[in-house]
Amino acid sequence: MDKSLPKLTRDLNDAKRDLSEWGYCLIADALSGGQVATLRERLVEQAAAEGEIGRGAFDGGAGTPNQRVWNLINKGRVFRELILHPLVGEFMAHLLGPDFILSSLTANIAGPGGEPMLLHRDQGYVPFHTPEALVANIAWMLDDVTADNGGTRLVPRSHQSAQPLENPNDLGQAIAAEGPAGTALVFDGRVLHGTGPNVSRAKRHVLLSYFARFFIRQQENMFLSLDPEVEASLSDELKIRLGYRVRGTLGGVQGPVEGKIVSRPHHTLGEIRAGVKPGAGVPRPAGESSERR
Ligand SMILES: O=C(O)CCC(=O)C(=O)O
Repeated sequence: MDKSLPKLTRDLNDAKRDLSEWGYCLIADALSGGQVATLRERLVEQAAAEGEIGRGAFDGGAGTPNQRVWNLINKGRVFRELILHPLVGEFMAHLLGPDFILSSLTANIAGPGGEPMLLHRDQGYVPFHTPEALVANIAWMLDDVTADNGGTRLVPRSHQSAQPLENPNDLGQAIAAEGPAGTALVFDGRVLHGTGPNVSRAKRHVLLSYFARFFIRQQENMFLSLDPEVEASLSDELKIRLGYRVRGTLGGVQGPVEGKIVSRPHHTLGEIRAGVKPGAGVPRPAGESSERR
């Protein structure tokens, strides 16, 4: 294995150099011990409860030992705060431009016996190579992560082309991202990666904050899936990160107004006719459907 592969660093310039050369970097002490404990506790509680009520999302091979917890934005203030972490601004703006938005915030808990995920690119839905990343991810380690307990596998330098793998099950060219709890693994959306096999006896808890350039469709449909109470509590800063701000010609409500933070309109403007009061009903010839063609 190449000795110059990225190592854990606190130097953000080194980390950016690693990202550009290898497609990923490892940032030490991105989260304090207190942050790790709070995030982990809330995640463990949520994951257990989702399993208990039959709403858990499990995979990872026979016995489905891995659990994905979706849409963490709804599931605790600690998760929402993570989206405003200084490293998010620093690294996502670096890779995706200043108007990046959250695509999804999830957790992947790799359980003992978990099989490796197929190696894939997060922007694999883009059918050509892009000279820069369109999406990127930060995996926040809430446990000490090793090659044995499911450390994310990455193929160094695979962000430099869109070359598909002959066999996405083959981990031969992949390295395991390892680091103590609190480490952030930042990776370019063009890099091949996947959850590693967990041959240990313990669960590996990792949060995945997945971001995109503002013109890319989000993995989680925020506007339909956010709890209205959570939505009402969001700061403008967070709303911007979640995609509520109009950018250019995109994301408007009844038309785009550059830079506006949008909200659900009190009255949607629908089908109306001059001289007929809204809500009074629109007279139609008998037999004609209420929808205009
Ligand atoms: O669980 C991991 O280590 C990585 C998960 C992953 O590759 C993904 O969600 O696309």
